[in-house]
Amino acid sequence: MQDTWEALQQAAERELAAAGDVQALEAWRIEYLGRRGRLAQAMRGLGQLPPEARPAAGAAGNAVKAALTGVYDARKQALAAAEQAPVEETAAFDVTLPGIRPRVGQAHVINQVMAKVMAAFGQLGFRATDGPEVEWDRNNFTLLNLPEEHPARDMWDTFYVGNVGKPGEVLLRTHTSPMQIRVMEQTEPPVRVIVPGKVYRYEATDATHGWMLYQVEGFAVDCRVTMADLKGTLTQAIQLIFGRERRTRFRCDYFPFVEPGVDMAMECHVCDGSGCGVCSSTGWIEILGAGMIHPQVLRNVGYDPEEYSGFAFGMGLDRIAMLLYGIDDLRLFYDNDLRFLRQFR
Ligand code: FA5
Repeated sequence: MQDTWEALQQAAERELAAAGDVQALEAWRIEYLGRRGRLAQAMRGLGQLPPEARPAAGAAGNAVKAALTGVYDARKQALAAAEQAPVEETAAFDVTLPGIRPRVGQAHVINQVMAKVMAAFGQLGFRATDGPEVEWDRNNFTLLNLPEEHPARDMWDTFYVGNVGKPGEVLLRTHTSPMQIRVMEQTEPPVRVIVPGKVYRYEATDATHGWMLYQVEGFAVDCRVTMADLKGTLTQAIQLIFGRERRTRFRCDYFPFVEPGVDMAMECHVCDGSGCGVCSSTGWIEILGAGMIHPQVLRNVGYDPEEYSGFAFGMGLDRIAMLLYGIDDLRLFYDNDLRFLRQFR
């Protein structure tokens, strides 16, 4: 039996060396190592041996099988490498072919505008901070002079997320103004702070209104801060952001947490002030609400309104981005269409 195994192994190795490609190699595998191959047949022949001779013959057969499997694997690898080698060796590097452009990310357009706004207020001496989007009712409303049942709460209806209908309700903030409370409760005047962030409203969406929007809150409190400081600061900041040409306008407005209150609008960039669908035919787009911080709000945070006064404003960043880039619908900012977003590199 030993001779049979040796003859089989020699024949197999000779034929394997002659197998010059993958197909020939596969034919060899079936011929020798396949389930009906020559090795398997020889193994089945062991049954005809006397019982005492079978173990040694079986072990010899297994050794041949292991040896042939090893040389088969080695040959397979060598053939695969040989098939690839000519490509690698002969392929010349063509420097005129276009390269593969790496995918480079970029800041979202709203973040870019935020950076611009922050830089402008940074130049004017404002320190930046941020705060939570999930807020207590007390900070979003009550301490801002909007006690429960105040009708102006309707303007800022929102999504309630905790203690609904009970004291200490938790909600998605409707504006960045609660940061006035948080900062002033923790800081002695003078304060000059700017706070960017997301806010949420229960609101029907259109070209200039989203249910989620970005605002930048700003406020300054010190001795003898006046309305002139408010107008001067905001006018200067808007000129830093937009340049000197764009026309702006202040009008009286009502916010329970300021007295007096104003809003600031910019000439509509779509119709240049003549009136269109984007500006609701007014020629102006409101960009922020502002005013002198109400004495009651100062008292609520422990400041003496006889000693200190301050101004505050809340700017809509989405509207600023629309005006900066001539966009006629702010919903485009959040559709996540890369063809739109890539324009703002
Ligand atoms: C407020 O949110 C006040 N907290 C602003 C304020 C702060 C007033 C400090 C006084 C002192 P208002 O709801 O008007 O106000 O929003 C402020 C700005 O956010 C608007 O001028 C507008 O630019 C933007 N804005 C308001 N609602 C939306 C909306 N649904 N979608 C996009 N932008 C909006």
